[in-house]
Amino acid sequence: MAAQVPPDLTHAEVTQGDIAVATALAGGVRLDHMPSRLLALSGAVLLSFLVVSAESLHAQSDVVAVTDAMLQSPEADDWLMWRRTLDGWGYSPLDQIDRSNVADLKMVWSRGIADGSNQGTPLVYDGVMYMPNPSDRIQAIDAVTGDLRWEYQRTLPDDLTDRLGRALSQINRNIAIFGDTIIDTSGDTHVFALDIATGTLRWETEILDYRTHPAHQSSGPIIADGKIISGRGCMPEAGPDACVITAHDARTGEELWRRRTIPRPGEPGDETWGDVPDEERRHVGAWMVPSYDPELGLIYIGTSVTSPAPKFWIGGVENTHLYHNSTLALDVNTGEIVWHYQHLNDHWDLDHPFERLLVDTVVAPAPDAVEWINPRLQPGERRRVVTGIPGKTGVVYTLDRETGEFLWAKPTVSQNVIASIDGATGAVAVNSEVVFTAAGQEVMTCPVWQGGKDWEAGAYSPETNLMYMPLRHTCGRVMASDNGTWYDLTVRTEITPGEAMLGTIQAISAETGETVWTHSQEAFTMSLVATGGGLVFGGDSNGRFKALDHETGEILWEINIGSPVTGFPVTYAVDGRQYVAVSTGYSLNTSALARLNPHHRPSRGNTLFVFALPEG
Ligand SMILES: [Ca+2]
Ligand SMILES: [Ca+2]
Repeated sequence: MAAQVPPDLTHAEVTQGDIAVATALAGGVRLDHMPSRLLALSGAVLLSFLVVSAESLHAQSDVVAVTDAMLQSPEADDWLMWRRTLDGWGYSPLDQIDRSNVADLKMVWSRGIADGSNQGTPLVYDGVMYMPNPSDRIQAIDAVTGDLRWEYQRTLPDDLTDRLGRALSQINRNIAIFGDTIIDTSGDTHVFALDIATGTLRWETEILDYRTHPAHQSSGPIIADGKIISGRGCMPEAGPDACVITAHDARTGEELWRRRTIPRPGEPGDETWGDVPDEERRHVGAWMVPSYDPELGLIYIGTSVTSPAPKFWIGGVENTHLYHNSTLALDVNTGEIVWHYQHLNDHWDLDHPFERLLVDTVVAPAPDAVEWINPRLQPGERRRVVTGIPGKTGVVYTLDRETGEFLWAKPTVSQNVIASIDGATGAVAVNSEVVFTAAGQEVMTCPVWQGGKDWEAGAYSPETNLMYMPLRHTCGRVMASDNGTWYDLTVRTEITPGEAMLGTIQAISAETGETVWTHSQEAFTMSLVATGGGLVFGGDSNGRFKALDHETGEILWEINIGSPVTGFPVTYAVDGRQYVAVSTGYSLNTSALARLNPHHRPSRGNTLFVFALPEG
């Protein structure tokens, strides 16, 4: 675990109190959030203004309420959710910054953000950036100037980190927007909504009691058909009832459904746990952010490994322990599992919760580039697929997203945990040579728990039909050691033998599966965004933030921003000017992998940076 800095709650309480006072004084008067529009306000309104703080002046709003239609087809200028769109692409059509001018990019503002493990994604709507900081601090920032509008800090229980550990309870990857509220899930496993104009708490709903059912809420929700859809990691001691995906009414916070990731006794899949009692079925989390197809009404979300990971300890290696390391397609209205696909029977903590890319494409996997292909595929067939790299193995899987039918799969970085996949059925056969059967056994696996791929997200561009994936070359000695840790594993990570460098980005065709270009580097690569300007932006563990040509992978611009680029990059526009934003910090991965490149000495500061082309 990384060394951690305690959350700064003192500052937070003061800030929250100030906002509450300012809001009470404002008396519910609706004022515009854009300074340029303040000129239109009446004298009476301006008078009431004078008694509130300068900060709350900017906190009033007549923001247009965000609807499902807007979330399903967002304005190019905005970035309204984790990957901008519900299909998980991490793509913006903005094209002012392009391959011909990106070398002129300059920093236009920066701002420090709260202490803690930062993996935040800015949300941008109508010229205002809403930034999730660690430990459930959310800031509204003028997206042009970087000036603070309001700040909310959730008061977290004193004993929270005793239950959940510090690192994972701090992470605040993403927030959502609906109506006139900003919506997030909290370290103490509530879902809550803030007034978009003031940052005051509008409502909150407990999902799980962190004292009896501790769960990690490192990721936030998406909004699908007016519902807040969120997953979570579940502590082993919390049992199966903490391992849930939930839906809440985005207007009221009322819970609509919850779906366990582990079948209940008597449900389909119960038998896949053998004779393991229900209360000992543990830790199958869904700790990343789902995708959503509004036409099919299906949520796509991935799951992670069991605790312990070696299956001989929990009912035997012949059992599949559903629904760990699976893609689940859930009915948005009921949470019913419409189909599932298990990517790996996992003995090594190779989770599969990452971004699902929803793409409509010709499916024509090239036999010389793709290991495993469904023999029923017809040449030139067009399908609605869910694709991408869902898990730490780095394997690309393409499934029909209506039915879950396996279409094709291929490894990217070296992997030795999958022996083969049956193209006709999609059934995955693990490599028996690396499956543990007794305590004390040690095997060499590729990758190890840092991936391959991890939570750092890849992007997809509809212009190239390529997916861009941040990957790393890791292997390691893994021992089944009954050591009382979550997984009962001991792991020693190294750079994959035969590879000169840890980091890589690979551009892979969603149509053919061919790897069109590969970028290699020492530092490991982090989250990516693709743009209409023909660019892929992304950073690395050594503080470099770069723009690559989306067709060739050539580096067209690079800057050292000092610390690992742990935040998710986004791009947005205000008044015709395009901006690129990204944040730095540290994560479990930056700590765990630092010794593989010991000559890299980045700092560890949590800072938000925004770039644009020079004006005029
Ligand atoms: Ca959160
Ligand atoms: Ca895990």
